[in-house]
Formats: sequence, C-alpha cells, structure tokens
Amino acid sequence: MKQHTREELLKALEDNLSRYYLVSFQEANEEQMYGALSRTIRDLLLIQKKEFRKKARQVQTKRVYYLCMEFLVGRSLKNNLYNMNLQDEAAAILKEKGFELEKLYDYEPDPGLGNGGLGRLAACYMDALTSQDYLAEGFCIRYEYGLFKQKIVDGWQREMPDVWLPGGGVWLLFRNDFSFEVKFGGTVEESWQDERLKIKYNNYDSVEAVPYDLMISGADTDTANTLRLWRARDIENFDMVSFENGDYTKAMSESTSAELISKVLYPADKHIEGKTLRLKQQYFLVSASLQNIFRTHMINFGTIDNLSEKVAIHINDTHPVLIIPEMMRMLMDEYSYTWEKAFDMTTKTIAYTNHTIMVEALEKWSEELMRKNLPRIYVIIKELDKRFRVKLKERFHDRAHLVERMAILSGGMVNMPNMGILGSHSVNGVSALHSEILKTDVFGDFYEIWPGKFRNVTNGIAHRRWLCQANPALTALLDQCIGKEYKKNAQALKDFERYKNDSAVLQKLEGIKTGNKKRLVDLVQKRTGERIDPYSVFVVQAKRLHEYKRQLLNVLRIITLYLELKEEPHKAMLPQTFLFAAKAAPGYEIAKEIIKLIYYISQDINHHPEIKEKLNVVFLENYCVTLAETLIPAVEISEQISLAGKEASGTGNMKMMINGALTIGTMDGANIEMYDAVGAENIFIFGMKEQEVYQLKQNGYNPQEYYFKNERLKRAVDFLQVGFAGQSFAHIAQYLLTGYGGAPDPYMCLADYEDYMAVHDQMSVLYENREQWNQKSLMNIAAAGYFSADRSVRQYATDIWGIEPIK
Ligand code: 26Q
Repeated sequence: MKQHTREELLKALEDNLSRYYLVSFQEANEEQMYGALSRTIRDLLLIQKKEFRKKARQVQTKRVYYLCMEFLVGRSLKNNLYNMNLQDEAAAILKEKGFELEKLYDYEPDPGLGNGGLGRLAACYMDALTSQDYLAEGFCIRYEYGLFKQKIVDGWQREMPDVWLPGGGVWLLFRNDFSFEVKFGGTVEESWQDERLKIKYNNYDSVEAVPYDLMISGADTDTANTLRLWRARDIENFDMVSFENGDYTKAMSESTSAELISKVLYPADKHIEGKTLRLKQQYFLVSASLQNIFRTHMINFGTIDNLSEKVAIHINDTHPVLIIPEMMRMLMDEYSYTWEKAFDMTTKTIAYTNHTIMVEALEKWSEELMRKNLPRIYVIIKELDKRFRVKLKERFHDRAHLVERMAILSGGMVNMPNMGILGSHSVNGVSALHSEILKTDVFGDFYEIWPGKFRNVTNGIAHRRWLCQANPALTALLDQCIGKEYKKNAQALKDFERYKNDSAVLQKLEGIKTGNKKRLVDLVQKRTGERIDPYSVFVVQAKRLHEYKRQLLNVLRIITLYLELKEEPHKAMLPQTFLFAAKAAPGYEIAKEIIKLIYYISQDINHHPEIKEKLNVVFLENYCVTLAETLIPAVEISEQISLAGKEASGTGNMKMMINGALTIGTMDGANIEMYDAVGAENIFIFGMKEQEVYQLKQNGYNPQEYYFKNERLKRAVDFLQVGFAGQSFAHIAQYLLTGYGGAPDPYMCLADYEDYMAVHDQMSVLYENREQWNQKSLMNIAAAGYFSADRSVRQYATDIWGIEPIK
C-alpha cells in the first residue's frame, strides 16, 4: 500500500484550509480543521481510485454493482484514516498545530441513510469488498434527510429532521460531468415496424439523476471503490410562463415536486405503505443506476452482448427489484434485443437477497399505481406475468391457487419478491435458518421448480470498524497475544483461544470491558446528566423497536425484578443496568408505547434510590452508527430475544459477540450459527425453537395459560395496570393477554418468559465467578471470526457473482 508522507499530508491540509476557509493553521478553528482534513483524505482516495480503475480497465475484470435503498455508512474520517494507516500521522500533525484528532471526529455528522440492519449490512459489504480488492460500486439515493433524529419528550418519541449534508457533504464529490434522465408517467404507444415492436413514450415527466460519489477505502490496500448517491434534480418542468408572469412560487412548485424524490428516507423498516413517492424513489434508483452501468459497459467493451460475463448486479431486498423490468426495457427498446435474449441476459446478471419473511414486509405494489407512474415498466411486468403464467399452467395444470401464489400480478397487485425470484439467477437468505425457511416455506413453491437458484450467505460485519476501531483497548490486547493477522483474516481470532486459561489475559480482558463501560458511562452522563454505575452488569438491547424483537420480554423481566426489590429492598441481587436503544417507525403506535413504558420505568426507578442501586434502566436516545460504536464495546450481556423464526439474521448480535459480550438469545437468525461457533457452554439459549413456535401457533397460543401458571409473570403483567411514575400501561397488559386491536401478542412473549428468567438467573450466578465469565467472553471473541463481512463477501463473490479480486 502506498504510504503518504507527513509532508504530503501537511501541505494538502494547509492548501485546503486556505482554499475552503481562507485561513492558516494558526487561524483555523476545529470545524474548519475537520473540513480541511476530510477533504484532504477524500482527495487522496480519489487519486487512489483513479489508479485502481486504470488497473481494472487493463485486466477487464468482472465487477459487481450493489444496489440498495439504504447505506448506513457511519462517519468516514476515522474509518478512512484507519484504513489508510494515517491515524498516527494525522494525530501528530494536528497535535503540533494545537488540535486533537479525537475531538475533530465529533464534527462529522453521521449520515443516517438507512433504517437499520439492511442498510448497515450494505455499508459493511462495501468495506469488505474494497478491503479484499474487489471491483465494486454501490448505488443509493442521496437523501437530503436521512433517518429522523429521535427525541424522547415525556416518554413519547418525537422525530426531528436529520440534516446531515452541510458537514457530511464534504465527503461527497459532486460529478457535474454527466447525469441521467429518469422518466415517469405519460403514455406508451406500441406499433409494429419491420416486424419489430416499436415503443413510443409520450408526455412523460423527466427527473434528472445527478451523481454524488462517496469514496470507499479498504483496509491496508490501494484499492478504492465508490458509493454513488443519486440526487433528483428538475430538468424541464420549470414553468417559464408562470415565472415571467411573476408567479415565482408556482414556477418553483413543479421543480420541488421532482426534487422531492431524493428528499427523505422512508423511516419504516417492516410495515409497508404503498406510497407513490416511495415507488418513484425505487424506480429512480434503479433507472439511474442501470443507465450508468450500461454507459460504463459500452465505454469499456463497445457492446452490451457480454454484459452478464462482465457485470453482476445485486439487489438488496426487493426495493430495487424494478431493475428487472427496467433492464428488459433497455435491452429491448434501446438495444433491440428480443424478449427471449433480454430475459436471458437479465436473469444471468441479477441476484437477489431476501431479508425478511414477515408477510407485512414482503413488498407488493398496486397495479394501478405502477401503471400510472411507470407505464412502460408496467407493460413489461404484465408480459413477464403472462409468460410466467403459461409456464406455471403447463406445470401445475388445475392447481390454480399455486399459479396465483407464484404469479407476478395477482389480485391487482405486483408481487415484488416473485418478480425478484423469476428475474434473477440467485436468491439468498441471510442466515442458515432464514435460508431454510425461504426454501421450505415462504418461497417453497419456487424452490420446487428452481432448487438450484436458492442459497445461503450468512451475514457478516465489518470487523475492523466494529472491533479494531471501536475497541482499541481490546485490539491492543489481541495484537499482543495473537499478532495482527486477524485484521485481514478474521478467522485468526481463533488463536485467542490459547489464552482461555491465562488468568493474566483474562484479567486484562475484564479491565478492558470496565474501561469501555466507563467510556459509555461518560457518554451517557454527557447526554443525559445521569451517572450510571460502571460496576453493575451492562445488559443491552439495541436495535429497531419491533414487536417481533420482543423488547417487551426484556421489560417483563425488569418489572419482575423491580417488584421483588420493592418488596424486599435488601434482597441479594446482582446490580444490573439495562440499556435500551431503539427507534420506532413514526406511525408504529405500539412500538412507541413500548418506548414510553421503558422511559417511565426508568423515571420511576430514579425515584427509588434503593432499587436503583441494583436495578437501573436507561433509554439511550437516537440510536445510530456512531452511538453504537461506543455502546457495543461496553456490552456484557447481549439481548437477542426475537421469537424464533422472525429475525432473518441480526448483525448487532455479531458486533456484540466480537467485543466479548455473552449472548442471551433464542434459536433464531444467526444466533444459531453463533451457538455452533462458540459452543453451548458459551452462549445462553432459551425459548421455543422455530418448530415449537409453529406448533404453538397451530394449536392456538393462549397467553392466559402462562399468566395463571406463573405467579411472578402474573404479578409483572398485573403491575402494568398500576404502572410507573404515575402512568398506567393497562393497554400493554391487554395487548399481552387478550389483544389490543388484534390477536394477543403475535410474538408470544409470555410463552418464553419462564425460560428466559431461568437462563438469566444462570447468567447472574456465572457473573459472580469472574474467571469463568471472562473465559466465556474470551471464547466469544475467539469464535467471532466467522462473522466477518470479509467471509460473507467472499462467499457472494464465488457462489453468486463470479468475481475475483484484482491483485
Ligand atoms: C420497504 C418498502 C417501503 C418502505 C420501506 C421498506 C423497507 C425499508 C427497510 C423495508 C425493510 C427495510 C429494512 C429491513 C431490515 O433491516 N432487515 C434486517 O436486515 C438485516 C440484514 O440482513 C438482518 O440482519 C435483520 O434480521 C433484518 O431484520
């Protein structure tokens, strides 16, 4: 890897201070310094990318394009300095000039261009691809506002706009040398000319897609890739007549409606509303990206014929699935391929990852909406459906319900997952269990006809960000014990196992955890004024708020302990701090109620110092990548307690594991593979297995049964009526027991309560035995290597994309 010299860095920094802020080193303030340093690094990366592209062109390697509506990249400065091995150099220069690098980091906004797991996964994969020298490009939207900022006001979640561009924009390189036109609405005319179908598209509205590039660095390599973010810009709708007549507002309104497309990220991650604007966003991403892909390919090869040999396109969930009809459209309408050829090329190029099996999250769009907004795409979807139905009928004859279930168009809706499976050569789930469920259940019909299309790639995390950067103390210990090999080859973490009986190392491990807990304690104090006890055990559940993730189960245990301490303040109990961090989708009432419940419990405990000593509850506002980077290294008990069969994978679980947390979890998602990797004695599994959940659903879940059988549980649920800090939560009791605007708790918290309590009790006992606890913590770190995104991405590269690193 090319190492930049100190002189080089110093000179560039000085130039940037002067060019962008008209100041010298002496005059610059911290914010200007952040801006100048960021631009310096950005430009170095740009040069690096140029070199890498040149190399790639020479060898004409196959490349992958990763399309996703979300990329939760986190802050860039620290990550890039780390990857380019410039952290020490930069810190030294700044120190000499009277600045502290660590402080500058806080000037960078955390771009919230994603909701949660799926968006962060995309970012982890870009890191892993680049670090392993693959030629890859990400495509997303440059939302002007990312995921809302969360504020809790009297327990209720309030959403504030996330303004990230002023400070975050310094990382983006605006490309004004090209753009693409994306067309909406209008009408389509078909006519036959020389035995070919000619398409005339009239009266459409145009939006211009303009590219903003975020450079992606890799660890310890000269490779650099791009994440291209599209912004919607109005091109032709500007109403000159109104403008000249002095109606400036009217003239502007048309253009703002076009530009609305890249205005804001949709904040719901499971429940899907069929909003026109969201559909437009999806097509906007797809159309701009595909035009870009075709253009690049034409420049490189002068033909589209070999596209599928040189290009792999990956769609992250169904959100970009319109790329299938869009690619058909381009191949037929613009490059004159036949339907058959176009279909063959499309399926050979595209691969699809599914991230959920929850019915409400499987995307369906009304045909009417599709026809109105994307008439040409709609016609192609109809044809896809027609031809597929013919094939299905040949196969299933009279079994019409099967045809209907698998069709692309059915009941007036476009079924996006079905289109994704039909139009791609590979469909994968994100953990072993999830991929099994896809084959046997959700997509079982498809698996029967195309067993070869289905695969599993278990998720992974950018371990350099989540371990090396987020936890420098642990990293230093690892370096000392096992060398640095694990940074590029996470499997080498296994070597750490050698130290499982080394009490000096185990003690160091404990010290490091305490240090990280104190770091978090300081952050919490800075944010809330409250000082939590760093010597209590930190129990953490940090993830989106969703019923299926069962934050309520965690809360039921807290209430149980609370009542026991209330009755018997001197009861011997391990002091515990429960930390929650979670955003709820803005329209998700019950999720907001659960936040409110957590908040009020925490308020209540604040008024009971005798309880607080042993049982503290903290809700951390505004969970985001940056907060996660301080929170996760401090976790001792990682709560992964979703109802079995519901969490596709989970990735927070992996981040906590690699930082030495012990997991309490159900046999769900990647927890199962964590169990396999670390061994039964180092993880705390409880609750119903997926099959048992299925059985219970079949037999009918009766919450009362558990409620009346378990006195502790009954007391906890009953106390919801009384409530906390003067606030009753009777409706949550109702939700759990009899149903509250629906069936009682579809995620069956009460059924797993007893087992959950028991396993936690075991953990509490174990925690007192420091040596044993630390040993298990060490074993978790040592076994976490499998969950590196490097491994996931290599699997995608060989099993799905057919790409190789550029050496
Ligand atoms: C779809 C249509 C309209 C509006 C919004 C959406 C939408 C947006 C985001 C639907 C789903 C999402 C996000 C899903 C998600 O984050 N899923 C998680 O993906 C992780 C990575 O694979 C898994 O680890 C988690 O288990 C899964 O819940």
